[in-house]
Amino acid sequence: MAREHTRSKINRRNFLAGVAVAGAAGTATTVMPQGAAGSATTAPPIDPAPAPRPSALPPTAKIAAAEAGTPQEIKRETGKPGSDFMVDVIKSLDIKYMPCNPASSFRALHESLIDYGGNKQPEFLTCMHEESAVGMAHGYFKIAGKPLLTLVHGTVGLQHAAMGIYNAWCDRVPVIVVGGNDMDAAHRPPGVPTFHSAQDINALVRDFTKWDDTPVSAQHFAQSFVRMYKIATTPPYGPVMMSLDAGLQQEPIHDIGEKLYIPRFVPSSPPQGDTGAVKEAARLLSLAERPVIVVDRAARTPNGIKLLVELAESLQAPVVDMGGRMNFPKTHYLNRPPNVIGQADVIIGMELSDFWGVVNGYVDNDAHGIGVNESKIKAGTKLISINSVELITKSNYQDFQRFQVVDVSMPADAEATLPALIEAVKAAIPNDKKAAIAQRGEAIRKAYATGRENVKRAAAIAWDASPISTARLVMETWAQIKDLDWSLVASEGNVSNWPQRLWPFEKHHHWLGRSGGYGVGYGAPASIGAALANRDLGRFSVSIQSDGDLMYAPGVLWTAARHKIPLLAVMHNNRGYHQEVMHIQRLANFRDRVAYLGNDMAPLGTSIQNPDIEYHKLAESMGWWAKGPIKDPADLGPAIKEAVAVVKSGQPALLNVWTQPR
Ligand SMILES: Cc1ncc(C[n+]2csc(CCOP(=O)(O)OP(=O)(O)O)c2C)c(N)n1
Ligand SMILES: [Mg+2]
Repeated sequence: MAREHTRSKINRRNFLAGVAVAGAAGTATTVMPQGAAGSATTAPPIDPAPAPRPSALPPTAKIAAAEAGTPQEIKRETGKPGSDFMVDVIKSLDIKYMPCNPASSFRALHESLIDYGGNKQPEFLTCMHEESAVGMAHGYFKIAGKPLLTLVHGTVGLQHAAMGIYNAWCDRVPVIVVGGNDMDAAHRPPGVPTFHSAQDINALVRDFTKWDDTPVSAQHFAQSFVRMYKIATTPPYGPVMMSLDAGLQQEPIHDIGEKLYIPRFVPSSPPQGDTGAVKEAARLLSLAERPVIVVDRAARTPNGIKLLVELAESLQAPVVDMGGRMNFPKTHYLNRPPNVIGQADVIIGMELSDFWGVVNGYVDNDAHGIGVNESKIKAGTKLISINSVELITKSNYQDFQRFQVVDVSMPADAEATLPALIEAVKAAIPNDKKAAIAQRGEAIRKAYATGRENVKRAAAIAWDASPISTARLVMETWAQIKDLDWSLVASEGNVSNWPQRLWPFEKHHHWLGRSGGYGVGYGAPASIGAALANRDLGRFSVSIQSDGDLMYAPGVLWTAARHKIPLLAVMHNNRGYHQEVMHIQRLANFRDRVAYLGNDMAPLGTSIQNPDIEYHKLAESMGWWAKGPIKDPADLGPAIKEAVAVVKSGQPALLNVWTQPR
């Protein structure tokens, strides 16, 4: 320090002192006597400034030690660190990736994972936001059928992760979340790490996780980690949470005369519907004149689709797919729109997130402002429900929706119950009903064909419009990917359901459903997580990416480029939060007012323009191939073709397309 002083007059302390003196002098020249009017030039002259001298107080002993002293040697740990054993436990569960934003509260586990664990099973994927990490795990599971682990900084990181966890909860997807938390108040570092610690971080997400725990020993960790994995992956799936003490990770394992062990993971079987209830459901369905099958998250796996086809064909019953998952082939003539519900005499709902909403209508702008409810079904229609979510209902968050009375209620997993139900239905169909059932099928086949023609006609409307119509956006994309093994990993914003209406969804990976909790910001990370799983399976991933959704946490684009995750993101850039545009306009109309636009094209607070965001540049800056803004529909097809070639070479690509609002 002393030598440096003589060498240069502008070391850090001198520099700061100089600034302080100059600042003080500057203030002095403008100080005027009370009541004096006029400018600084009329102020009484002041003494010439003395030669600048350091004005800062001498450093405290603590600061001096920090600046000049040699850091104290940290005592070397001997023995196996607790976090190395934790890595052994984690590895026993074959978790492939760990999307994660780093933090000191889990630095010991982080260090063990990359150094002791060799950054394999799991591989660290650097994320720029905890919500992105959870979103990636969410999307990944829907393709791979296996959960990922994410580590979060106990308080603040978990606060960021919370919305993603809520989406996973509502979408019945397992995510393993471990939050670092420095719990020993007597030994943890004061200051920031203490701000980032809490008695019970899990409380933050307890209402929307299936289970949580706070282990207090290495063996406790092993039991709890395997238990949380098991709970998360037993249908109904869901996220789970562990608060993991920083001290427990960091300490060497203490020999207490007990040998540590890793419990073996044995998956649990899904809960199946009660035999009596299955028989009663089969009796009602087989005797019905117009049975209707409604599905939401019924097909957990590709086999679920096959089972649903078998049930529907046995009954020649129309299937209404609410789209929580890819349940039923869109190309099958029994796939029908929701309006068939009104004709039903028996409805079976499988894993519906909102049975009430399926059989009732709600309009929000009646004269009293409280909405109008109306039944969509005929009086006396029998309702059957198979829904595993009833087994994990919690109280606080309202994801259980309005209460719907049903005639046969099975709190059970639909896919696991389908084989027994199909068998019971086949056995229950009376011989003299078989001809009528076949006839029913023929009528539905005709209605299906007419419906397809109507949809195609509707899609052609405003085909050449600029900004580009959502139907054209979706169908130009389709034209370029149709010969590939494609997977639509997310469709964000609202493109009027054109993919559902026009793309031939047949395989389980063709459609993954949406966020679950409708927390916007899911689309970008979930599509990258799903694309990661598809990359490992050699599939082509495409997403329809809305503007609002992308901007919640666009840093996830960098994660995709950094970890070489190929994805074609075609933007539905309607330059606004259009959902909210409609809400404000509708309410203003209702109140007989005109919504104030400011200088934008949509009600103040709902548009994303002035300035327009150059998403192609944003993506490019983070390592993506990108193009835009594409406004002329004639340019769209060639641009998508180019982007497809880039994605096939292993790079993510984004097209910024200016679209119609819906
Ligand atoms: C986290 C979160 N914040 C706000 C909302 C309210 N919200 C619902 S839809 C929407 C607009 C989303 O915009 P974009 O993704 O561009 O889709 P668009 O409606 O324009 O098609 C908003 C803000 C929400 N659902 N979730
Ligand atoms: Mg938008």
